[in-house]
Amino acid sequence: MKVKNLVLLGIVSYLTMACTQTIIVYKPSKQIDPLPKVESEEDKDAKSKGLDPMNEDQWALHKVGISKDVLNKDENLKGNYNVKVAILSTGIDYNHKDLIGQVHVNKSEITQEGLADEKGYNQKDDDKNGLVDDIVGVDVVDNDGLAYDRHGAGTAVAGIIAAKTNNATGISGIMKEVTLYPVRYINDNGQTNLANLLNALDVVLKVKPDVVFVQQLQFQLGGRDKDPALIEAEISLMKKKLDKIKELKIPVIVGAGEDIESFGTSRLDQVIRSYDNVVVVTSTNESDNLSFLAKYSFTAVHTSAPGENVLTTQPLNQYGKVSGTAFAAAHVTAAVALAKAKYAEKLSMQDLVATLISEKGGDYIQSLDRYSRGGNRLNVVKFLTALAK
Ligand SMILES: [Ca+2]
Ligand SMILES: [Ca+2]
Ligand SMILES: [Ca+2]
Repeated sequence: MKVKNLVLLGIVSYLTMACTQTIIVYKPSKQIDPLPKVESEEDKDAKSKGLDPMNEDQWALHKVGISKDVLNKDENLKGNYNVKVAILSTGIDYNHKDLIGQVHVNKSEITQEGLADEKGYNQKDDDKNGLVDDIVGVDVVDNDGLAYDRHGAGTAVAGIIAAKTNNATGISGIMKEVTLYPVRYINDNGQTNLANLLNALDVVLKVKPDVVFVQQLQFQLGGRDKDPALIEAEISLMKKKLDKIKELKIPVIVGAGEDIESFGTSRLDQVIRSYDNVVVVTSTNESDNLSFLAKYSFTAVHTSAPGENVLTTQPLNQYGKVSGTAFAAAHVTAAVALAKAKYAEKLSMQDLVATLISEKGGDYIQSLDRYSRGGNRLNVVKFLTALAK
């Protein structure tokens, strides 16, 4: 998998960061990424097999308005496989039994001919989408077309949004039908750099998804000396990509991050908040209190959502609890993707943001009033209903 823009590596490759999310970390492996399994007829039929056994422990799903009854009855939660959500993270375990069929598999790149050489790639862009050998998303860390996850963050996000519902297996997702497109820009140790992010944003510009989720937009800029000129050069590279995504009117959902300071104070936060297509989410717990170290702002954070001890999918058919504002952002990503499925082009970015922060578009929680623009905690059902008006 060849990705352009590697020229930037010279400037920024030493800028690494660690994911601050508490998650189950899998040891890096030298294994070759697995090819995607085909969803069997039995898997496809399983969608009405019965309630998922772990549903009762999914406090976060229930908290955002999706009780067991709502899950089964509300047509707004169906979604649509035509809606494509790019997940910029650590990859996704696309062979997880609760995710198979929900992650984009590029059949044009996986024909017998497409798997001709010894590495499994023919080094051709068989479907002419501008990406060579992109079989399951794009991996800009290892430069291949299998964005497989051995870390856990991306698989956790995928499960929150779209774990298969009512297949009598594991957990339930917020939406039943959606196509997840993984872009792996964070390695197995949770580290990345600005060059990886820029390459991942280039993939977004080629794929043109309906919604983009970004695991982490917080980077140490300017090198070890925090050189102001270098910081501005890096900011300008990032803005070039974000400007193009904004032109395409694609909503980008991101967590506010974890730090002792509030959101909006760092140079990067200021860049993020200057984009009206970027939705910033902070994290709450089961008692609707702000999570420890979750960044907040009543002017620059849009809303809050559950992001603490959230039960979700983990690689290798596992399940686990994850914490971090990124996982709160995953809930909002699903809500926005459902809105895209239902209202399509009629949905403007202004409507989307205004509804998310409005009184009718979420659950207003007094104790969260200072922490986001509307003081809301996400309620997916209310959000979709309010958008209809
Ligand atoms: Ca291709
Ligand atoms: Ca890979
Ligand atoms: Ca399930």
